[in-house]
Amino acid sequence: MDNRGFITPDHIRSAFSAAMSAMYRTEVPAYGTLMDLVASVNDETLRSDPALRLRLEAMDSLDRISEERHGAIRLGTPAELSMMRRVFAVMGMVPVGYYDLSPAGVPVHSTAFRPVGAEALSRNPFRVFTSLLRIDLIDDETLRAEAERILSERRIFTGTAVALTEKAERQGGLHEDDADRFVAEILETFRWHDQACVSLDMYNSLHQAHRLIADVVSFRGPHINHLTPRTLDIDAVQVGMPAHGIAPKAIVEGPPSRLCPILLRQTSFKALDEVVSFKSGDGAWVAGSHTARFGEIEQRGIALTPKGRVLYDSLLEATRAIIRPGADGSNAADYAQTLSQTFEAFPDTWESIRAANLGYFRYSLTERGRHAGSVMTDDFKHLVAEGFFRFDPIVYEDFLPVSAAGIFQSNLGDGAIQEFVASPNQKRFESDLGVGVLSEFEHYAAIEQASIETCRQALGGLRA
Ligand code: OOG
Ligand code: NI
Repeated sequence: MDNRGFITPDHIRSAFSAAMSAMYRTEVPAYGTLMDLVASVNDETLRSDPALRLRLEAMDSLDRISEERHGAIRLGTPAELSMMRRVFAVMGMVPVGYYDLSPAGVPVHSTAFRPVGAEALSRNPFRVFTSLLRIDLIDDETLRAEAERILSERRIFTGTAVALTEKAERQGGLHEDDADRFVAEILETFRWHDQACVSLDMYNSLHQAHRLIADVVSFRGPHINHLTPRTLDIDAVQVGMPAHGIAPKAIVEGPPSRLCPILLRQTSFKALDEVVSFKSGDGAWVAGSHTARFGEIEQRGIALTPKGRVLYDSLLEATRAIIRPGADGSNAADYAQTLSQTFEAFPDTWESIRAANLGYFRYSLTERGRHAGSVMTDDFKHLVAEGFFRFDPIVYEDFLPVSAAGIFQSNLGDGAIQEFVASPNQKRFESDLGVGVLSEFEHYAAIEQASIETCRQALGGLRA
C-alpha cells in the first residue's frame, strides 16, 4: 500500500499475473504440466549449482524465479492498443522496445509492456508481448475492409474495466476493493472464447490471407495465447517435455547454451487444435477448430550493451548463413552445433564480458569494500580489480525479434511462412499506442549507473 492507501502497481501486477496463470492452467492443462516440469528442473539446478543459488540470492531474485512469466496477446486496432496501454499502466507496466515481425512473414508489429526499474522488476517482472495486427498488409481490399468492420464492432474491455482504469488515472491509484475488481475485470479481456464472432466462411477467408489474421479477427477478445515460466536450465526442460506428453518445437531460439547465459533462450510446445463454433447463416452454430494457444519456456541471461547486441546479432546471422533451422527438426542437432561454434567468438566469463563492455552489471560492495572506510580515488576500475566491489549480471527483461518470429512461426503450422516486404513503422505504432516506446538500453544503463553511484557514496570520499 502507498501512503494514500492505494494498492501499489507492483501488487496489482503480481495479483494479475497470478490470476492469469491460474486461468491459463485450467484453460490449457499442458501449461500446468510444463509449470510442474519447470519447477522440478529449477529445484534440481539450484541443488547442483550452489554458486548460481548464491548469485540469485545476492541479486535478491531467488524468490522471483518460479513467479516469473511473460504472456502474449495480439490486438486488432489502434484503439485497442492505446486502451491496453492505459490498462497496463495501472499495473506499472510500460511499453519498452519496438519489434517489427513483417520481415519474418508475420503481419504484426509489437512492444513489450513491462515494469522498469530495479525495485519494480525484483517485485514482479511480469511482461506481456503485445502485437498489433498490420491490417495494411492484407492485400485483398474487400477482405481488408471486412476485417476492419468486424474489428470496429467488438469491445474487448468490459465497461467496468474501462471505468476502473479511468478512476485509477483520475485518483492516481486504486484502493483495495477496486484493485481486486480491476484484476477480475481485466482478466475477462484475456479469456478464451470457444464461440467465434464470424462465420466459418469468413474464418476460412481470413485464414487463407494469414492464419494470424484469422486468430485476431475471428474472436471477441485477444485471448492470451501463451504464458511462459522462466527456467534455469532450458535444455533440460526441452529434453524432458516428450516424457511428459508435450511436443516441443524443433529448436531452442536465441543464443546457444553457455557458461554465462546471455539475453534470452526460448522454446515452446506446439499450439493445440481446439474446438470452436462458428455462426451459420440461420443463427445456428457449426463446429470447427482453431489452433492458437501454446506454452513456452524461457531462460534469461545478461542484458547486453548496444555493442554486445551488435556482436550477438552478427553471430546469429553468421550461423543462419551456414544453416537455417528447419521446422521439422531434421537439422536441429547440426544447427545447435553450428550455433555453439559460431558463438565461441562471444566471451564467456563475466569478467571478460564486462571488460569488453558487452553486458550490463549491477555493482555492490564486497565485505572488503564495506570495511574500507573512506577511499580517496577516482579509479572505479581499480577498486573493482582490488575486490572492493562485486558485479552481477543484470537480467535481460526484453525480447528478440528473430526468436519471436521463430515462436510465432512454430505455432502457425506448416506452410504458413509468407513473404511480406519488410516495413517497420515505429512512428505509426507509437501514434497508435499514444506514447513513444522506451529504449531498453537506457533502462539497463540506468540500473547499472545507479548501482555504481550507490557504491561510490558508500565509499564516502570516492569522487565521480
Ligand atoms: C508472440 C510471440 C513472441 C516471445 O516470447 O518471443 C513471444 C505471439 O505469438 O503472439 O511471445
Ligand atoms: Ni513468448
